[in-house]
Amino acid sequence: MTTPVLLQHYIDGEWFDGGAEALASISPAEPDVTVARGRAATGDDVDRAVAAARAAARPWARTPAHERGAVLARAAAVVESSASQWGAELAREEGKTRGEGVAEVLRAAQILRFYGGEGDREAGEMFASPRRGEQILVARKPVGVVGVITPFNFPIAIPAWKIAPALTYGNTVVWKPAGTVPLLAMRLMQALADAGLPPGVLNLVIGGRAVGAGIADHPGVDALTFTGSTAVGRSLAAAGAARGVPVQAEMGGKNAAVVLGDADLDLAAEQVLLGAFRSSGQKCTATSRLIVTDDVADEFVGELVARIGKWTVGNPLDEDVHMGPVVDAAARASIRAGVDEAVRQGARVLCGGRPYEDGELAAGFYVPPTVLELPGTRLDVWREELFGPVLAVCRAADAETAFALADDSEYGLSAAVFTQDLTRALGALDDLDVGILHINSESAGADPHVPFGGAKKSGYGPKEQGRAAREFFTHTTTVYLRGGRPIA
Ligand code: UN1
Repeated sequence: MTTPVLLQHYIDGEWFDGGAEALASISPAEPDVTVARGRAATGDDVDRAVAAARAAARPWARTPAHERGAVLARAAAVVESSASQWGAELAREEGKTRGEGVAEVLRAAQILRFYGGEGDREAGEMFASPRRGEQILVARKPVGVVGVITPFNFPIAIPAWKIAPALTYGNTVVWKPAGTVPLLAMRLMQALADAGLPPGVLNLVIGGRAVGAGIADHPGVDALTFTGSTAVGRSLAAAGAARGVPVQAEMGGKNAAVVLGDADLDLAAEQVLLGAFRSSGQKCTATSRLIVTDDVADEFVGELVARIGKWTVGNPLDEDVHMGPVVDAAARASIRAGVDEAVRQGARVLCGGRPYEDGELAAGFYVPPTVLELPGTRLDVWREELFGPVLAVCRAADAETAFALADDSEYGLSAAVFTQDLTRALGALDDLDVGILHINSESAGADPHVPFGGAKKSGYGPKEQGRAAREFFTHTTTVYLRGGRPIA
């Protein structure tokens, strides 16, 4: 058995041990395997991290964007070349399959590379002036010290897509990753340090809610970016508002796939399967509701369940495994409770549903891929995010009803619509209040050069990624620029 990695924090260019509560990441597939172990950061550590980020803020902001980008590009190369090792570590620590782990590490490299080139692409805008002899510049400037709080489910990609734009636009960062995935956080931190990030520009403090709250409430933090639950996102938004600092929060989803009668059903079944169950459904963009029109409902649901039957659930490090465990015992318990409650409220189990009772799957935090057919939309499982491999199915008489059901959610992150009819596909754009709409592809997935984020309860503040990120990570100074000569 491998010895656990020592969990450490990184402030002002130095790794050091924490002094607060004991913290360990364990492998959700084999809970007796400890991946990393140490102590959480203390309140003093948070203070020191913010002070280091403050001290580094001016010099980093004045570093040419080209040089800032070059650090990210060098880090991208390191991350890319480590993909196979870190992908396996990610699978061990978080529970997604090794293939998904490697893909995620490569995605982090792609994000770092993208933002490495983005910083010096444009520094602002220039406008004509209504006055002679004058031009108006709108310069982009960093916001200052950004608090970054990231979840367990993408331990390296989500940190990359917050930290990379923060740094490229000249901000310094205090970062708290989820306590369940410290190893991957330490890997990314080291890659950026090795790439030449000056001390204090990026600081890593690992811990639980106390560390998150310490960052959110700290008077030295100028902006907060968060991905995680709606409840925590909203409390951070309130904390930010109380101090008058901007907050970007990416939160929950209850994303629907709509399968219409004219869809390519094979394609739709493949995509719904991936959308609902890849990463054990632990993505804010995962498909957790399926709406299928009556004309194809029996055929489609039958095909989907048959495909699930061919999936292998098991140790994420093994070859040919499609789905690993969920992240921890608490996640497994809350997903099980949600399924049991749905059954009590009248849902019919089409597959999965029951906990694994023996062997390796009962020992690890596994939840079987579960499909529930609902008698109507009043059930909690239709409305509340379970963040696990559970798909709730409702039937609809026609496309119009199907879209209305899809839009019947307080969340609005993503949706997937399966149809061959362009008019219906475009109709979905009008009918669905979502931040991301997939036509004939699964509800998950995001590219770094286009906006990412949700409507309604799913998002708060400016969106992430692409040029949208610039809105959050910079502010503007409008410069009325005249020469020294008197204007005739
Ligand atoms: C994806 O769909 O590939 O927390 C990314 C999440 C999202 C990221 C989804 N912020 O799951």
